[in-house]
Amino acid sequence: MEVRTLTAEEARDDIVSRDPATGREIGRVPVASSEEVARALSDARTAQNGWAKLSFRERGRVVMRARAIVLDEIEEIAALISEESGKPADEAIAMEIVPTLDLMQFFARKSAKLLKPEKIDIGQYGLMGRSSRIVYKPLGTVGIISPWNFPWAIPLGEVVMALMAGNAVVLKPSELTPMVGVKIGEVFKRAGLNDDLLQVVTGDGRTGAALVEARPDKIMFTGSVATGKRVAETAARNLTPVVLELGGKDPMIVLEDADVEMAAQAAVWGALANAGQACASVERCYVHESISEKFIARAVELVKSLRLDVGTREATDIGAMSSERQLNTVEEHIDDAVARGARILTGGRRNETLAGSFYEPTVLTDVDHTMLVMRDETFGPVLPIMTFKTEDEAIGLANDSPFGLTASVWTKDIARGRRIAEQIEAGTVMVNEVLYTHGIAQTPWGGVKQSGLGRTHGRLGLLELVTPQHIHVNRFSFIPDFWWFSYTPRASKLFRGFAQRFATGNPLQTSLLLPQMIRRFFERRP
Ligand code: TXE
Repeated sequence: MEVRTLTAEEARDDIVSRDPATGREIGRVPVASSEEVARALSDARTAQNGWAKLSFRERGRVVMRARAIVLDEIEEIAALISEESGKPADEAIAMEIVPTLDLMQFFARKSAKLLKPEKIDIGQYGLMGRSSRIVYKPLGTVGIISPWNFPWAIPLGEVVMALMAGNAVVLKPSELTPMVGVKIGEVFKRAGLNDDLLQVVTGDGRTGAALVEARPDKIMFTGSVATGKRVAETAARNLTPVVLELGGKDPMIVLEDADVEMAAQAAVWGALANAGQACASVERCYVHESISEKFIARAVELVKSLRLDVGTREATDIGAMSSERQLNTVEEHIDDAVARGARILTGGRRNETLAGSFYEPTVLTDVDHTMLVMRDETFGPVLPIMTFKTEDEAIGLANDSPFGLTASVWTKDIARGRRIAEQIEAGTVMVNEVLYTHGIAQTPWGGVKQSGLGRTHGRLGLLELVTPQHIHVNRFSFIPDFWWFSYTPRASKLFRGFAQRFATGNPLQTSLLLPQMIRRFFERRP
């Protein structure tokens, strides 16, 4: 088996984190070697034993102290997120910090209830004095590998949930936003969490790979499909379970009875917030032909009014893209679309007046599914709009994608919206909303198809971070089980009776076996 290790020699050079809007250096972090990652994990494992013994209330207290620090330093944290990722500081507050403050109080207060031991209905076995419960136990150590697009909200949410479930965490933040990752570690340390329980190992993909190789008890990965598959392959060799939150190409369907003004505003925000670098961004917009003219005109008007600028400046709507590489992908998609006949109504080029990685917010029409911009993840400030004639056609177009993260349907008829939602292949479908449900920590987050495996957030997300243990009790232990040895002729007959009657699940049927059961009970055993 191939075992890749990242030696200290190979990990020699620090990562320099830069502001994509200005190129200014924000900080430097080391690249953790395989050995350092393995040590972090082993320390985490040792510390976890004590942490798991604490009550939910005690763990929650630490999380609430961390929450108070975040609230206290909200402006400083927002500025750091903005400088390291390019997004407007206001957007960092609205889309990253507010949701995590809510997530922190929710899981600090509710994890005990969400993970309460559960009694299972075991049918007629219950009549035989048996009972079953599920208790939820921590996994041990959780490795979190996170991306740059929501450098605060994605890892922090997972850290809080993993800790509340009683685990220790090793976090590997993206190499594009390591300082935000380091800040998360610092906040918990100041909140009184033992250093070993949350360790932030900085580095690039090699450090991420080293974390997977080090065999944590679970990997929570968010990033590209290609890397996610690589992570899953490596994890499979050790049977390490993974949750994969991968890309999206999320469709928005605007039906003829939608509120055009609201739908246009939502499409513009859903496609362009965070400069379009969200896995749940509106990446494909399908509008009914009867309202398309009005919708497109309004969307273009709104996009033209947006202010593109450095994220820390006041009133900036759209900041720099996180990296030059991401901007190149957008350019490639736009060039391909235009070459195949798409029309640019606004934007469609990089901004030359601002020095950093800025791309003009863009609206495209005359697009179709042969174009990269309708097939692959663009992950940029682009709203491509296509028209449709019938509801079935819109559903077909929405489902014509290898991805299935979120989707939205716009209509004044809620029942119709729900009916269509259920026909769309996606982990989340919103009716008259876009993009934002990652911010509702109470709801599950995750996709189908190439968008990933498993769920984060909500009870389903918390259940990913524990192992269910089934505890079965027999209170009638003075009676030998009918199915134990020996297999006498009487037993043989009773087993056949069980097949015919007990296995129907009907107690009346089972009661017909009582005489046989009594005889079996008094049968002499060797
Ligand atoms: O992601 P990567 P990148 C999509 C988006 C974007 C593309 C590429 O389309 O254009 O992915 O982004 C770590 N083993 N999304 O290259 O490489 C890496 O260090 C273990 C969608 O930045 O997947 C980082 O911490 N880890 C997405 C994390 O994986 C490895 C968010 C993500 O990096 C590794 C981000 C390896 N072999 C990008 N190689 C979303 N779903 O929101 C890298 N990493």
